[in-house]
Amino acid sequence: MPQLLDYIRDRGKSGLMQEYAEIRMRPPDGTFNVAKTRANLPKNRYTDVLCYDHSRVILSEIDGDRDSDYIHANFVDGYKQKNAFINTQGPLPKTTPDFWRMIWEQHCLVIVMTTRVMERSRPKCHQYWEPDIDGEVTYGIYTIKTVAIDANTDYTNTMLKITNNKTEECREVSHWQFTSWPDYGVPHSARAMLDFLEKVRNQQTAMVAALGDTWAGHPRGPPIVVHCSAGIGRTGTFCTLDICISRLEDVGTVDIRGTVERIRSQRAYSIQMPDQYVFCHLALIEYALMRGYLKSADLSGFEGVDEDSE
Ligand code: PTR
Ligand code: PTR
Repeated sequence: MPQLLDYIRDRGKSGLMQEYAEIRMRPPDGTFNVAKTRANLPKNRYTDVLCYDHSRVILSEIDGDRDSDYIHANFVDGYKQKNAFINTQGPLPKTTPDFWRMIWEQHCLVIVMTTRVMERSRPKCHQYWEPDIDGEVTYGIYTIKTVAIDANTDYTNTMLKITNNKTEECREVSHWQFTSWPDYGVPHSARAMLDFLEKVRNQQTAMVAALGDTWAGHPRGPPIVVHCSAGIGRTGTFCTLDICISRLEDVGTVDIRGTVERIRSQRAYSIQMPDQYVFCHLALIEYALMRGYLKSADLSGFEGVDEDSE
């Protein structure tokens, strides 16, 4: 970890921003053909944020309609874990039945939402579940009922029960909404984000354990679904932190640049702002201090990166 401090010291904020600019200049790692068909274009929330073909989540076809297999979502690997995440855009009203179909078909247990439904008076994500206790709503063949709500300063955790009305099977899905992260920005507190991330991880572990040997071959369970509005900026930042923390806990080092590059090869444009890239570095320093990988003495002379020239 002291290497990370040296790395940041050497570069300063402007150096990290330059590094991020280099990452952004790399040509795309794949094609976007399925996202661009006439039938699928209206399913993309932003016309300038497309979804790779090679890593996209493929839905079951409905009545032989090939276009019905498309959703703006990609599998993203975690630390030593293939397809640890599904990174996706905030559902649109018309893609919400597809969103729930994806959750069902991929057996997902945990959804992370790092946006609010409205920000600065603009819709950022459809309200795809009922925010009140006992509320329920039906999309396609799925009914989603809100069974418990735990609201906190920076996040709300909601337990949802999803029923497949065709088979009458029910499952629980735990929904984690981080509420204090503005789009194009960074959270006001790294600590709040890190606490949130840990709670999400613990929840996934507990739910996988509760399913007994269903996931025996996949000890960390099904993908965690992560979305914001476009599903790239805040979503990419969340996954970068999760992957870097897992590596830090395993081998005591981090590789932020490599992690961002790998995520971007599966989910195009991930991490959207230079500040989000810088935030990852600072949040990992904070995490390292919390967990004793770094001591406060290691930080003597380290003044953060804020006052560095741009
Ligand atoms: N067997 C369980 C079910 O069908 O509900 C969950 C499950 C699903 C387990 C898929 C593993 C799965 O992945 P794979 O087919 O890659 O082992
Ligand atoms: N064209 C959109 C815009 O810049 O407004 C695309 C976009 C929107 C990109 C939101 C990123 C966004 O942030 P996030 O991925 O964190 O929701």
